Amino acid sequence: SLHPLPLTLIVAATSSSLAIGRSGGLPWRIKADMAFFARITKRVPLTALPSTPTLSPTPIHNAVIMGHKTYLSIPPKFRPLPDRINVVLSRNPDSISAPDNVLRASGIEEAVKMLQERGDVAKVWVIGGGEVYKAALEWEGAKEIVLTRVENEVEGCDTFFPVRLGEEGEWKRVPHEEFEEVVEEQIPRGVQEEGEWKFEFQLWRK
Ligand code: FOL
Repeated sequence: SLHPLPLTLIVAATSSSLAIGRSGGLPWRIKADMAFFARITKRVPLTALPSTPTLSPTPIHNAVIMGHKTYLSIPPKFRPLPDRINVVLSRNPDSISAPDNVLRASGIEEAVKMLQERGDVAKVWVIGGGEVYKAALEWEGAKEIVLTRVENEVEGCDTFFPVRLGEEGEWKRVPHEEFEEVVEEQIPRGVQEEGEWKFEFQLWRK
């Protein structure tokens, strides 16, 4: 199509240190957040669906772009992530061991170009980890961040989200109503609790 594909980042990070990972995995297991992640990254916006019914409709899917380490961190039974076009980044894409339906690219730009050329891609999600978030943020085209802000302190984390979201800076928090319009679903408002975990779903925009 003529429009460039915008990128949306999705991340769960602690509020104090922006920790996102520990020892090659997530620092927590928050079921409600993982369910939110799966739902949101799968949902194809109504505006991406064909306005005219066709005899042989092209299946439209969202895409998820991730680094090689993030791909390997997904439990084998869940990867490639179902119902989404999976793109795995590596400086040496040939070294990625994954099924044939996984797309490989050497960077964000190449990944977006590949997806652009397919013509069956609705929304493009950048799902991490630290290095891929950094590359996506440096590249023009990352305009939104869907953040699960985890309020707990977590020890021993070794991977961090590369941008501070707060009062000052180029990223502004989007009101809850507009967040729900953007993702086309109802989102619980305010701090949620699941066992020891306290977290809030937020949308930020540049
Ligand atoms: N964003 C948010 N909000 N939370 C996350 O946990 C998260 N994780 C990643 C990227 N963005 C995130 C990267 N890590 C799976 C596992 C790890 C992962 C991303 C996804 C995964 O297995 N997802 C399955 C659902 C599994 C389940 O229901 O337990 C999927 O189908 O999406």
